[in-house]
Amino acid sequence: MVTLAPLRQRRSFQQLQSTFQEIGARHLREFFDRDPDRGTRLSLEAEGIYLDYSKNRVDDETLRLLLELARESGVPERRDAMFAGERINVSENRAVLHVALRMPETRSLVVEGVDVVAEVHQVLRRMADFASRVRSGEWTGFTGRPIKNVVNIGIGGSDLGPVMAYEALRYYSRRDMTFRFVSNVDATDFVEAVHDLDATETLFIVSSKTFGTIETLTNARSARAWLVERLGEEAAVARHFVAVSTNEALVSAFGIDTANMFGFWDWVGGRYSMDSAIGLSTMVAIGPEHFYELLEGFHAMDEHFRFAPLEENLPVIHAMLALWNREFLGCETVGVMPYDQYLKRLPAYLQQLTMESNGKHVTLDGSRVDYPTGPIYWGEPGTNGQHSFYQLIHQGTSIVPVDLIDFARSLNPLGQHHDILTSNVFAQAQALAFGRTAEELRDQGAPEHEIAHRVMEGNRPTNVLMGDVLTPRFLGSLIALYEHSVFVQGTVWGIDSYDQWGVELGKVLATTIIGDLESSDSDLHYDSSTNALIRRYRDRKN
Ligand code: G6Q
Repeated sequence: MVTLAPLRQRRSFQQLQSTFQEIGARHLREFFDRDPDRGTRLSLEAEGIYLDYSKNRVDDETLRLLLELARESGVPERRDAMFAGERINVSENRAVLHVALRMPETRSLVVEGVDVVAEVHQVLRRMADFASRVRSGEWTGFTGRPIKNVVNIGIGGSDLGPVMAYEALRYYSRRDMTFRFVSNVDATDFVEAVHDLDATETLFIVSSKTFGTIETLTNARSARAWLVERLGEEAAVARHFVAVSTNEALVSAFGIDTANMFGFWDWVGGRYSMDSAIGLSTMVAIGPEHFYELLEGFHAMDEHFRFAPLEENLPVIHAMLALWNREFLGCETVGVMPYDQYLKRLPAYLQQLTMESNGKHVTLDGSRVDYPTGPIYWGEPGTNGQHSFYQLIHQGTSIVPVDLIDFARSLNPLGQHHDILTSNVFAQAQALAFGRTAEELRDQGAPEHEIAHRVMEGNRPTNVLMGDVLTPRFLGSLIALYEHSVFVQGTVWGIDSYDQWGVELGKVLATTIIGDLESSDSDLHYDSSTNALIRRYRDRKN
């Protein structure tokens, strides 16, 4: 691996620093006044995604230096290493090959002697066969009734992708079937998910890469008890439970026949797994054909990322602007606002993708960074957010760059709805960039005592990402865009975007306390606060 100079010592970073004094003080109004074609010039289109990035606080020289920084940081080399199956996840010593999950069958990618593409397609074929049998009613439950309800049990990467994709592609889904997603170990999640379901028609997909996650196993055990209680026999489990995992031994120990297990590999990170067998619920919902279209969309963006010059490379441009906002404008959070109701779970999905990947404080060699890394991501579907927290984005003291996602056509055209929706996207981007001055307010006759309160400073960066219409293919390309943008940012920061030691910590911390909650007489040796909380819980739990 090439050793990189620390970020702040890279030449292009220092050049960016020296231009920042002038650029950082310039208002977006001025950027647009100086360059009347900026709105079309600073835009890009790839794989059905049009990105208008003109409302970012950069000029041509900034962009040139940002791309230089990507080069100097080894982005092209590291990208190629990822595609070649090198172990770029250094802290876990693993390859990172989610891109192989969507390579067409005609391709081959041999990693350490194994053609991973062939393996991927073997699993895809089994998934397609199973999904088709469930959808056609050929696969029946224990009493011979067809499956009407599918409940995915998983958490984190084994939940957020499936639930986001199901909601996003609901338009393409089987409307005579019910899909539910159980993740939280709070029993309410499971109880509410199944309270109106008929066990004879319900299939549980237990999704867990490790098959050792306490939340998922607890929910899966409760699901099994719920089913057996209703169907009267343990033997019913075989017709109502399938597993998605990398761990055959634990799947089998749980009591699921490995003939009903769909596998994947340790080179697929949880948050990069929605297009692996973890997408089984998605495939049952939308059907194999649409699932293959989703994969095509992912793959098309992979190819664009791999081969397009950096100047025209959507994920690279998206990433380097995000980096500029974080490192130079000091933005601590990023808003993701999809103006499409079907994408309502996209912000939650992207929160994991971005923050679990780039929320790190050491570089690949373990040294502490002396610069900020991954920002906080959050969001809500538009226009709902506009009636609440957009206040802070417009007039607060923090600058929040926002990705606004919009479509030219609605899947549910109805009266004026879509024009109203889209007019809000454009108007928000405009208001955030250009604001509203005191003079403009006076010209409009605003009373003097209101002026200070109503002024909007503007100069807030936004990206507008526009598609024609939300399809499985578009969704694949959009997610791949964010995956690669995260990767590019992580590469420049020099961090391992593919480990998650902070999340692993949560998995072990709670297990040591469980025993002390269950027995009322053990001595407590935690800090005084934890001891007091445990005592209070013990006193009141019954
Ligand atoms: C993803 C994370 C994490 C993981 C869950 C579930 O990148 O590592 O969200 O997906 O903890 O893990 P299992 O799939 O192993 O149950």
